[in-house]
Amino acid sequence: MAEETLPGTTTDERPDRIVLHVDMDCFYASCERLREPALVGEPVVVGMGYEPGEGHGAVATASYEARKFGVESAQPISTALDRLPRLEDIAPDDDPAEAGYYRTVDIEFYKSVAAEVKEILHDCADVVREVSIDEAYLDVTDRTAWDLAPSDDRTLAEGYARYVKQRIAREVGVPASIGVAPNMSTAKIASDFDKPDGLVVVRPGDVRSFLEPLPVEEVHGVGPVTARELGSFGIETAGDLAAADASVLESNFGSRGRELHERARGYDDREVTPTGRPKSLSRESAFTDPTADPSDKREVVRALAADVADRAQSRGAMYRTIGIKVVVPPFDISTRARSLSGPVDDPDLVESVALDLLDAEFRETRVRKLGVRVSNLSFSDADQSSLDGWESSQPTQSDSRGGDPDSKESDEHAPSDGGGKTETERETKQSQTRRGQSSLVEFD
Ligand code: TTP
Ligand code: MG
Repeated sequence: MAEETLPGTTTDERPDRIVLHVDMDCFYASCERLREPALVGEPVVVGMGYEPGEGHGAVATASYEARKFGVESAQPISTALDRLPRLEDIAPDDDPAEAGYYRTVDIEFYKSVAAEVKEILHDCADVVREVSIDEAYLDVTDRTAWDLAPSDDRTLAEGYARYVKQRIAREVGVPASIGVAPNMSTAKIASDFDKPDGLVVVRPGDVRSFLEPLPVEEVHGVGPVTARELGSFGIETAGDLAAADASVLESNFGSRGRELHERARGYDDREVTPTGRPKSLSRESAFTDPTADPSDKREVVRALAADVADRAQSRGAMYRTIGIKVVVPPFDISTRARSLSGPVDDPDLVESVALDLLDAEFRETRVRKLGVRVSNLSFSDADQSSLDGWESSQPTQSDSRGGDPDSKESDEHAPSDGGGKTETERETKQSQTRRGQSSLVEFD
């Protein structure tokens, strides 16, 4: 059947972009659930500066179950405890369903989970802008289309976003909400529209009507102060802002006024720009059944080393550090690395160092996953154009239910800007340790 084009889809030289905004749901709480599945479905509060059994600190996040009790980000833990008592503190005849689980922020662990999510995002898009630990924009214009799927009233873009969401759920085990739209600001609003586990698609012709009823604070760039000021002009919704006289807005708010007016009308021509050069290149591979067989392990490491060295070469990257990652069932991750005296581009050396590191400590170890990484990168300028982008994975077997080991590649990027979020715990630098193993050699 012929594919139909949606009304509103432009056919001029600058076709509508397809932008995904991915924001993980109650991210720190979801990470805690990953390593403590008993917390799934329960009210969970993650506190910074919080110590078990104590009452100080502030709420970093609360699961959606805990939010129903009035617990929210940035609240003092003491207030949260008033609204949702700690399970350990309630009397024997109190209802345990009215109590919650409190955990302390473990940022290294959350970063390691975020790194896994971001590997998937980079695999799913040519351009990814990471804006915080749990949030990124993807430009997927070249991977899908606004056309309707055959025999469906949904767009191909929607199907693609669902695929991204399912990969995150299946491969990492944490829920995400995704907004899909022809520009960044609408995609961001859309990802927040139906949380948790949301997938909201705003087609090119629907942007304005989608935005219209939303409170004006939802327009990108309108904070509480501007919202109050706009309120004094009777502007309460994005629709009011869109309908306002641009010159009046400009005379009261300067050039920002015009920009906000444009945003409210659904115009936002910012490009999704990538977050920077990779800091490292890595590839890892999981065994369907954990193995202790030394020759199997060596063979996988050899293949991973060749792949990573090849990618470094094609990007004009030299490396000073070569490392491996070993995952022992269920989830203990060890990383080992060796630094060289200067940067090299030497595939044989990647292989021999990686094998050395494997044999030195993990020869007999039963492993679930192996990885090879080169880091401390320096770049020749010859390959500038491809440096900022990520190479997509080859279509290797990535479903761990399949027969072959699944295989993932990643380029670790420099930390990104902080996005629109608060200053706390906002880095995206990826950790090489997880699930309790924090004293191991860092790759970088
Ligand atoms: P958010 O994406 O703002 O929040 P969230 O993921 O917890 O919940 P939502 O489902 O609404 O997206 O922030 C991501 C993480 O950043 C969050 O899990 C904890 C941390 N954070 C803080 O440490 N302090 C804060 O004030 C906020 C808002 C978040
Ligand atoms: Mg989030």
